[in-house]
Amino acid sequence: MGGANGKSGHRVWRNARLATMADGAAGLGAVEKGAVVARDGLIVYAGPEADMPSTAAEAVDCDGRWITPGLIDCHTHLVYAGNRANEFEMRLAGATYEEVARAGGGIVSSVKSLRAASEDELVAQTLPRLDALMAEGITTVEVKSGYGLDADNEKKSLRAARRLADERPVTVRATCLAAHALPPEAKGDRDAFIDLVADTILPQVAAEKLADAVDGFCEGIAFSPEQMARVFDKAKALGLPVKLHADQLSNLHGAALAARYGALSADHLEYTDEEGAAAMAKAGTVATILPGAYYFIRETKKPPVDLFRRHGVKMAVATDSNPGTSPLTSLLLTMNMAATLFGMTVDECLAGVTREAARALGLLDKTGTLEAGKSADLAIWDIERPAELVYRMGFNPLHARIWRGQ
Ligand code: DI6
Ligand code: FE
Repeated sequence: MGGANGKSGHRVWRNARLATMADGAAGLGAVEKGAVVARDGLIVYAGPEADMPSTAAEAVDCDGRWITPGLIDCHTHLVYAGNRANEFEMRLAGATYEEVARAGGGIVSSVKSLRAASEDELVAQTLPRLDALMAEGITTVEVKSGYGLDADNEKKSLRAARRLADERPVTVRATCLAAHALPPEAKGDRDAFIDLVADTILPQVAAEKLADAVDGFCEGIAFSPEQMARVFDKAKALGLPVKLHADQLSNLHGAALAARYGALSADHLEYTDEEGAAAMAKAGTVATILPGAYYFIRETKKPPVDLFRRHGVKMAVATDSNPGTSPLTSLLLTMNMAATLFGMTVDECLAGVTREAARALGLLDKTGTLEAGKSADLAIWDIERPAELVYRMGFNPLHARIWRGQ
């Protein structure tokens, strides 16, 4: 698209159809003959072209293309080294994800690879995955640690995550997931490792401002609700919001635990029950739906999307991009999976990768919808109707990606 960098930092996109995704608007908050005006990287107007304020800037003619908010992938483990294609082959031969993990594979094998990699190598290995996401219009991505599992390697992962934002025009939110798995040196002592997370890793991460949130894996193969509560107590004391991998492989009532701590989101949720859904609704905790992991580990229990609807729980949709259970770097394909596998509607899928994903990151005041005052993060699409973004598999109709007005 042409320059149209106006005087006084204005940019204008006109002759577009907008899916504003504004909270409270019906459906996609669509505007047929729409325009977006940005100034100094912020949206100053998004609405009917007829009512747009006049500026000195030359407008970009969008030829009737659709503009959505820039997409947001609100749950990824993008920073890792190597891959686990070997375990994929084991599982194809019949092993389950939990069997692979108990046999010393799984998360711990990614820990070995990450510890052996330098920060520079981690950044270099992660950039192609980030580029794949950005090629589909992602303007904000959350990136978790969780393959370091000691203070130095968790911090190395989080620094690598932060550095992605220096390398590419994208917003990165870093999340400390030190309570992800038990490292080999813990010799099976889960409580002692949780002490290390709460007393050493989180305080250092907070002191160096390396994370925007704290996450954990509450599961039989990982940590108990009591252990996660210790981590959350410390996160709260350090002023960091929390999120949780909850009820992915069994129902340990992780969703209710997350809600009790006012978590931004609880994620996965295949085994969440009605009590969990009700608690999330009450706390305003977003349900992050991760169909890539469900698909890849051939889970059969679906997240209770209908319960979330009935209780008014907001739903985000994310890739969970990681080497073990979701080697997925397409948020468009993820939307297709959420619709096809879980029966989410087109409107729910699109809200899930924009407005609700922003909410799940605590960023709804800054991005996720086309509304005045928010960052001018836009995706412009060569499509006739928004359903095409959910319907296709393996096709990318992105025409342009705008981050902070550029
Ligand atoms: N749940 C998942 O699906 C990923 N982490 C988690 O807590 C798996 C990460 C991995 O297998 O590497
Ligand atoms: Fe995850």
